[in-house]
Amino acid sequence: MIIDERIVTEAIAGSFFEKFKSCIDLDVAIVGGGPSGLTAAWRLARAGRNVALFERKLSIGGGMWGGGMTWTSIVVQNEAKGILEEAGVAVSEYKPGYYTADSVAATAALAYQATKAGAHVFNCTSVEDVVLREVDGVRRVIGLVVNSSPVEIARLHVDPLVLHCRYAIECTGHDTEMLKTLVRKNDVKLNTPSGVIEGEQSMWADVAEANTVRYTQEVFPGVWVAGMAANATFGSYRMGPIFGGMLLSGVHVAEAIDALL
Ligand code: 48F
Repeated sequence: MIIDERIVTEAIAGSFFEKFKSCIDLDVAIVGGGPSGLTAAWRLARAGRNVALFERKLSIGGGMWGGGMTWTSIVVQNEAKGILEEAGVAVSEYKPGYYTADSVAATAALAYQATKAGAHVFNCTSVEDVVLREVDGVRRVIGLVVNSSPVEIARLHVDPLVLHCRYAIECTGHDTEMLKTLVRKNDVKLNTPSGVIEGEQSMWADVAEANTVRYTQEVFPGVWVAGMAANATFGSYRMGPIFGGMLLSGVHVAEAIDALL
């Protein structure tokens, strides 16, 4: 076979832009490709929803690749073990109720399951703003403003593109970046005790793990928070390299939004 470079170029441009065009009107847009975002993408796509995930970095996976302190092992508790197993990851019991898994295998498996189920993943794509509208007298996020990460990193003056979605999920982790932008640029009140982002507290794994699921909520019309962003939004604690709460939060947000759609 003689390889024609023009066909390679045309194939990439054609298939990418078909993928991008199919995401202009999404059921769900996920911001951040860590474990909570990937799990949510997997479950929503599996439920037949048109879902896209936007990740600033070239690699999806967020804080999961590195395990604890770059030691590539993660821990999950009893309640979340089944999610990893369903994704095809080998887990082994370390002590009753505590399971370990290879962090690279776990991250790769979640990414594989999400894309295999039909989630559209856009890595190297930063969410720089939201689209806010009044719908039936209520202000609501109805879309995302996205740009190429190299444009953002190089601080080039290039305008972004806009996608609409019925729900957006804030999965940007500790930084709650998308929610910070929503609050900073608009006079809005969140569904938190203070009406703003409460901010994350120091380490308390036990409480934080339960709160990750408990605070996986719609925090503003059209915007759900999941994963570490849920903890930071509602003023809960960090938990370190135990990842069950992230996976359970991803499943929970997917089920809740799927029920609303
Ligand atoms: O931080 P991250 O892994 O979020 P998570 O799913 O999981 C948290 C755990 O990794 C860990 C933990 C568990 O015990 O505490 O921290 O809640 O992934 C967040 C992803 O969001 C991306 C960022 O690069 C990271 O991969 N991100 C952040 N801001 C943006 C973004 C943005 N504006 N646009 C696109 N991606």
